[in-house]
Amino acid sequence: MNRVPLEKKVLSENDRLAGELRERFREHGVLCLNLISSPGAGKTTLLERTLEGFPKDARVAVLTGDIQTDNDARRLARWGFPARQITTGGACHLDARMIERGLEGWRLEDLDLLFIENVGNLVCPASYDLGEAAKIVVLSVAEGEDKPLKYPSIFFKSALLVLNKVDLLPYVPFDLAQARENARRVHPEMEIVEVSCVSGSGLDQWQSWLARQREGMAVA
Ligand SMILES: Nc1nc2c(ncn2[C@@H]2O[C@H](COP(=O)(O)OP(=O)(O)OP(=O)(O)O)[C@@H](O)[C@H]2O)c(=O)[nH]1
Ligand SMILES: [Mg+2]
Repeated sequence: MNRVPLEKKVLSENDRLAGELRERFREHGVLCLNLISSPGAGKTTLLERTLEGFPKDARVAVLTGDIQTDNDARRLARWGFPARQITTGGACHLDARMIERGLEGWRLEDLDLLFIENVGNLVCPASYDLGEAAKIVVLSVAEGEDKPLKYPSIFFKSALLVLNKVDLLPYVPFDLAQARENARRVHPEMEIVEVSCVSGSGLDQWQSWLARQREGMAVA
């Protein structure tokens, strides 16, 4: 079998499993969000700041993917919510089967919110549905405002762009207006929040976006 049919088969099997996961999340009222970015844009830090702001009894859990190490799960576990590492051992993205296995032993009826932190990569994760309600792409201002044009698939498929590290704007030549325009050129309806996980600026907008998604789930 040549490469293209094999890839199609893998993706259609993934879509089938992702559909089952989406149905399980829907049945149990779990909002599942899939965070994607290049390595180091700040996914784990954004999740740390988010978990830090939640009440202790929040029904939230995190699955976090990396090629090697359980560093991120250890960082995220400090807030006392369930956090589990998925180590892909080489694969540059998470897939639906990994999520299914990652959830083993967790009761979805005990959760309202599940964050998935994908492997740091702007390309491969765009092709793999994980059953999430929405993909979120994180882009840091150190990466260049052209990224939505160079990696359009992930910007097209994500409901929200989190522009992170805005505290670095005085030190890096990043054109914020151009970045927004590039993102909207690829995805005109995309929502955009500008945050700094270091100074905390803009995190209220991120929290409001999250709250709106949760309200949207409740009325669906
Ligand atoms: N200045 C600044 N640094 C930040 C901000 N957010 C994250 N960082 C730093 O950026 C680096 C990478 O952050 P991570 O949260 O580990 O990034 P990540 O996207 O989870 O990385 P991978 O999991 O390896 O893909 C760390 O040194 C963070 O402290 C921010 O808003 N401003
Ligand atoms: Mg991380």
